[in-house]
Amino acid sequence: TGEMSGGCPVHGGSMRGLLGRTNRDWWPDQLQLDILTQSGKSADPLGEDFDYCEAFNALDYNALKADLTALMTDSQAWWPADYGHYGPFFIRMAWHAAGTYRTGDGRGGASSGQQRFAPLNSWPDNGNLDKARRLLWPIKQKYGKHISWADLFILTGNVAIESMGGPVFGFGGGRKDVYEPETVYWGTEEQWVNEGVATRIRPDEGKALENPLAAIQMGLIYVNPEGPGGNPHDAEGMARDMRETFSRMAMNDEETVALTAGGHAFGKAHGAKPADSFGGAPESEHLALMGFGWLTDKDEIEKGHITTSGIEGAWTPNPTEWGNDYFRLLFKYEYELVQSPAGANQWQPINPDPEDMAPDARDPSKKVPTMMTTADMALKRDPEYRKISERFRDDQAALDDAFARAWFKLCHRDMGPKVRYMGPEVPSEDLIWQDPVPAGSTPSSGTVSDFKSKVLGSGLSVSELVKAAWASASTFRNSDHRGGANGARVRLAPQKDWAANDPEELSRVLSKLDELRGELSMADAIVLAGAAAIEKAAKDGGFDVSVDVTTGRGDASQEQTDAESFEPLEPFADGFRNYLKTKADVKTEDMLVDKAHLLGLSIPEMTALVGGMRALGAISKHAKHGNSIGVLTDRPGTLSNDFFVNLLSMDTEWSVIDDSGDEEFQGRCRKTGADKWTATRTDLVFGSNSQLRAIAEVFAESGGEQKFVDTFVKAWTKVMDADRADIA
Ligand code: HEB
Repeated sequence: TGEMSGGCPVHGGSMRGLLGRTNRDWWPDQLQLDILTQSGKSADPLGEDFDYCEAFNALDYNALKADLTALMTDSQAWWPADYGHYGPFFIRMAWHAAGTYRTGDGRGGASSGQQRFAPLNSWPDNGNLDKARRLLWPIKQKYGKHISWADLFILTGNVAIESMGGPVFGFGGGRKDVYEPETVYWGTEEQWVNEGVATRIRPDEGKALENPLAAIQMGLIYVNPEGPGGNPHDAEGMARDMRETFSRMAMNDEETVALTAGGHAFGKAHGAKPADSFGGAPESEHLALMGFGWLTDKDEIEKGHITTSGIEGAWTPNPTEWGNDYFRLLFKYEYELVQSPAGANQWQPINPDPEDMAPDARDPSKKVPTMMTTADMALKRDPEYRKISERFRDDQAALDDAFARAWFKLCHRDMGPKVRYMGPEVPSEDLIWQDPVPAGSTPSSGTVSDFKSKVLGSGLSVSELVKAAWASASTFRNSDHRGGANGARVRLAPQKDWAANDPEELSRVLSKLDELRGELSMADAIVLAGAAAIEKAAKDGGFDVSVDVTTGRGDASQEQTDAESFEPLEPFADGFRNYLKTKADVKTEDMLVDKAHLLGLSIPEMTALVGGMRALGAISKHAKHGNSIGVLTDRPGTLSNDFFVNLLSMDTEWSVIDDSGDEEFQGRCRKTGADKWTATRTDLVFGSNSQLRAIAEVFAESGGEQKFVDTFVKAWTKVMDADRADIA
C-alpha cells in the first residue's frame, strides 16, 4: 500500500493504527522470539508481581546521581568522550528517547525504554546511541531493578545538563521498562532516510504529513537537519517542517526554539568521514559485535574521526558549558553553505574571530570552525522563530527558564498525570499539559446507592447512561496516559461537542446527573450512573451482577484544561459505539483494534464490550441507520448475548448496503428475504474474522451467557478505571 497522502482532513487521531512496516519486514533474519510470547506468555522477566514504584522508592537516588555525574567525565577508550565529557552525547540520547512521542495517538516517547529495541535502536537518526546506552550499563547493573532503563535515559539527560551548568526544572521517575518492542506505526516506507526515502511533506504534490506520524522521513526523530529532503536552500520549508513535527510533539514555537538552541549549546555533530566507511545498524550487525552497530576502526575512534549524522563540528566555542554562545554566534556571523568531510550540507560562519572557534573534540589545543545545521539556521531565517531567538539572545534568564521547562515537558509528556511521577525532584508546580485534576473524595455507600436509585428513576435510559459513561472514560489512551473519566472533562470543551458523543443527548444526560448528584463529583456520578444502568440491564436479562465503582474522582475546570491539546483525543472511529466520523485509509475494524489497544483491552474484553454495548443500545446516532445499527437484539437495553447469537446465526444472510462505501450491511432472513438487522464492518468482523468468531462463539453458545456477562462487566470496569493512576 503505497498510498501515502496525508489525506485525512481531520487532525489528530490514529489513522493507520498499528499497521505499517514491521521489524520483520526490515530484518527478515531477525531471531523470531514472538512465538514464545504467544498464548499470553509475558516476555517480562520481573513478572506481574513486580512493583516498580516500590523498587524505585527504595532507590538511593542521590548515590545514583553522583555515579552518573562521575560517569560524565569517565572517558572510556572504546568510545572516548568528546572534550572529555559525555554530557552532550547523553542529552542527545535522552532527547531521542523522548522525541518519538507524538500527540496523534500518544505513542512513542521515553516511557518504556523503547530505544533498546528495534526499530529504534537501528534508526539512522539514533546512530551511535548504542554506545551511549552501553556506557550506562555498569550503572544500570549496579542499581538493578530500582531504576528502569527508561527512567535512567531521562535522568542521565538531566544529570548531563546539570553537570554542564544548565538549568533543570525537575525529574519524575516511574517509567516502567517493557521487554519487547512495542508495535507502533512508524510509516510504510521501505527505505531509511539515508537511503533516499522521500520526505513526507511535499506541498507541490499535495502531500501533508500523515497522521499520526510526526517525523519527516523514515528513521528520523523529527526533521532532516540538512533541510527538507536534504535541500539546505529551502529556508521556508525547513521552518515549516520544524513547526509541523514539533507541534506533533506538543511543542509551540517558543519551546521549539528553546529546545533546539538549548540542546545545541552542547556537544558536536559527527561527520568526519563518508558514510560508506563504517558498518551497519545494530539490528543487522554480526553476532560478535554484541549488539553494537555502526562499526568504526579503533584508531579512527581514538582520533575522533567519527560519522553519525554526517554533519561535522560544534555549534559553540564551549561545547560542554551552558551559555548563550549559540545565539551569539548565530546572529554575530553570516553563514555560508559548506560540505562536511562526509559530504553533508552545513553552514559555517564567515571569518570567525579566533575566540569563536571550537576546540577539537580530542585535542583542545587545536581550533576548528563552528557550524550550524540547516535546521539551526531556521531559528534566524524564519521570521517567527527569529523574534524568539533574538529575545533569548538578549535575555539569558528567559532562555534558561524556557529551556528547562520545555525539556521537562519533552521528557515527561507521555507519563500522564503528575500522580504517576516519583522521586525527590518532582516539581511542585502544576503544569497545564499534565491535565491536572483536583483530588476527589470518597462518598459513603449510602450516598452512592441513593444516587444510583435516583438515576434509575430519572427517566434516563440505559443506553443514554451507558453512552455518557463510555464517552467520559473511553478517551483514555495508555500510550500517554491522557484522557479518561477522572476530571469529568466530558462536560468541557472540546469533548462535550464531539460528534461521537451525541452532544445534545450528552448535555441533557449530564445536566440531569448534575441535578441528582448531591455531594458526588460529576466524574464519579457519570461512572456510577453507567454502573447503575448496567446492573439494571443485567437484572432485566436475568443476571445478578454488581458493577464495582471505585469512587474518588475529582472534577477539572475549563481553566485546568488545555482544550487544544485534547483535540487529538477525538475519535475518528469508535467501533464500540459503532461510530465512524471519516472513513480512513485503513479498515474501520483496524481502528477498533487500535482503540482497544490504547484502552489496554484483551481480545475477549474487546469482543465482550462490543457485543454488550450493542445489546445495551449504546450506539452513536451518527451512523446512517441511526442508533439501531448493529443492535442485533429485539430487546435493546437488556444485557444479553443476543448480539453474538444473532450475528452467528445461519438464518441471516448479509449484503453490503449500496451507498455505504462498504461500511454498512443489511441482514436478511435467508428463507423469506425479509429485512432483519443492519450492521457495520465492526459488527460483522466478529463473524467473519476467524479468531474473533471463535470468541463470539464462546459468548453465543449455551452456557456461555454468564461468561459473556462477567467478561463484559470486568472489561467495562477496566475502561472506567483505566486512568486511575491515583489508586493504582
Ligand atoms: Fe540536536 C546533535 C540535529 C534538536 C540536542 N542534533 C545533533 C546532531 C544533529 C542534530 C544533526 C549531530 C549528531 C551527530 O553526532 O552527528 N537536533 C537536530 C535537529 C533538531 C535537533 C535537526 C530539530 C530542529 N537537539 C535537538 C534538541 C535537543 C538536541 C531539541 C535537546 C534539547 N543534538 C543535541 C545534542 C547534540 C545534538 C546535545 C550533541 C550530541 C553529541 O555531542 O554527541
